[in-house]
Amino acid sequence: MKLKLNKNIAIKVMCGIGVILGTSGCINDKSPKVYEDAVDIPVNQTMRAELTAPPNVPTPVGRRKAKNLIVDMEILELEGELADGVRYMYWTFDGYVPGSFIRTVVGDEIEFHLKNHPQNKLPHNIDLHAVNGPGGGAVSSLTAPGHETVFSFKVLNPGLYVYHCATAPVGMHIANGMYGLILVEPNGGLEPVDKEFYIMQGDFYTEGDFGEPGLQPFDMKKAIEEDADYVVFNGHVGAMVGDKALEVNVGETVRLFVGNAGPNLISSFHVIGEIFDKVNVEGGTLVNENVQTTVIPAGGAAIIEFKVDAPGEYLLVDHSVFRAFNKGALAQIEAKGEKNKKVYKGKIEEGIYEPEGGAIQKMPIDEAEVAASKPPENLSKEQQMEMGKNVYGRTCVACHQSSGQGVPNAFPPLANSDYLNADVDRAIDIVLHGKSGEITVNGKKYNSVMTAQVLSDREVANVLTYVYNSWDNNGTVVTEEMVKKQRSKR
Ligand code: HEC
Ligand SMILES: [Cu+2]
Repeated sequence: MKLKLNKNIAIKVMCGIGVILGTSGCINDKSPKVYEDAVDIPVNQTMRAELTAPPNVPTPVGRRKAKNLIVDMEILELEGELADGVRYMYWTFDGYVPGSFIRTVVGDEIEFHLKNHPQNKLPHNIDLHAVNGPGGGAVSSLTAPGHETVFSFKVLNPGLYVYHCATAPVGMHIANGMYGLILVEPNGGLEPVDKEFYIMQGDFYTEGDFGEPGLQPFDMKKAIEEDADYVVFNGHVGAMVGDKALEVNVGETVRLFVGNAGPNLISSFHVIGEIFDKVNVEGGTLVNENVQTTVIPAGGAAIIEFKVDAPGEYLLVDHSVFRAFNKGALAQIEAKGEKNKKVYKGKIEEGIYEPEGGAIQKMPIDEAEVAASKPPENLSKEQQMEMGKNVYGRTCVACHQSSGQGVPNAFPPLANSDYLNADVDRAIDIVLHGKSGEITVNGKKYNSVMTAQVLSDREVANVLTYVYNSWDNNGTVVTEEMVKKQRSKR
């Protein structure tokens, strides 16, 4: 195996200097032992990893030795708020976007437990960029709803790495929120700082434009065209703004672990009113100093350090600046403390760093529009189809595809499906209770599993009405009554 120059050798040299200078660096038996290759670092104890929700990070590793580290993660598909009044069906690691922060040290052997909650609809997996191995772990971690997969790897390269779901369609799983960061600290740990935060940028694609209220389905076409409606930090507009701003004190050293999930856009990460004293470029070992804006590629990261010299409000932005002021890529650091006239003489006014007005531009919610989106008692076929299309977009599309064409040998077509058109009660039953075993659709055999869909009677009626009235199917209208009848049969 190739010698990894940048990690252990560096420590060796430092130790060498320590010995020459007569400091205890290498003689002290608490000092980490030096290994030619991180693969040889032994692990002897087992420890459960501390996992944190953004913007928090776990306790630094300090000088702890490499361990067998157990990471427990649960995949949850859950509805949340993308912006004020805008709902979105997120797919998550541990229930937040980005998922839990994982903190390790070079040599750790990670025993990764990936659980897919039984109420989830889809299989998922995980690709960690910190893994040396096929698919970054994705190959070994595909997990169906209601299952748990355990796989193991050793972290060899220090740095800050992105992890994400890599289940097809990969872009969709990332766009829906399945990403996070894993930090591999060098032997002996990172330099201590006063405050550390976890921030991750991501772009979102919704059927409605920015701010359009209601539950917004994922829009595959916009995603392919890289036409983002939202670009946000930590999963939603305003995640770190106002009373959720990151709090620091003047004089403190701050370290930001910043990742960019994409799926499409490159971040020009900038803090208005600060200069980065140090940046671990691309999350690796190369350190740049005195940086105004650092580029973070999709699927990449950066470790950013600075000392806050003056009190006030600092805005974190993607300096592709329409994203910041019109799509959500904006967060706040609130620095408290004494004014430092040596650093900044001008009077500090709120708003001076907010050239475009309010921190977050809220779209007014139109009352009439909201009322119109509430389902009336008797729906017309067109209304049913419109609502059914919405259900289809967040539930069925991943498997049966956007035009109901299915995926050869895996997911049968719903478009012009003889199987579907032959028996409506059977179709209702399949959506309510799932389906397994061999079936023949349009002359082709399928032998796979569709899990039961957790939907209300109304949603089932609407989605099937949509399916039956799309793509050359026979135009059946499915009512709530029909679904109720079918549900009560079991
Ligand atoms: C996780 C993937 C998945 C999801 C999500 C899913 N299905 Fe299926 N569906 C399948 C599979 C696989 C089969 C075939 C099962 C078999 O082989 O027995 C199937 C079969 C069907 C069939 C019968 C076969 C045909 O092509 O006519 C219908 C109808 C159907 N699904 C409708 C839906 C609807 C409506 C939704 C959304 C509410 C949905 N499915 C969500 C995977 C899925
Ligand atoms: Cu996934």
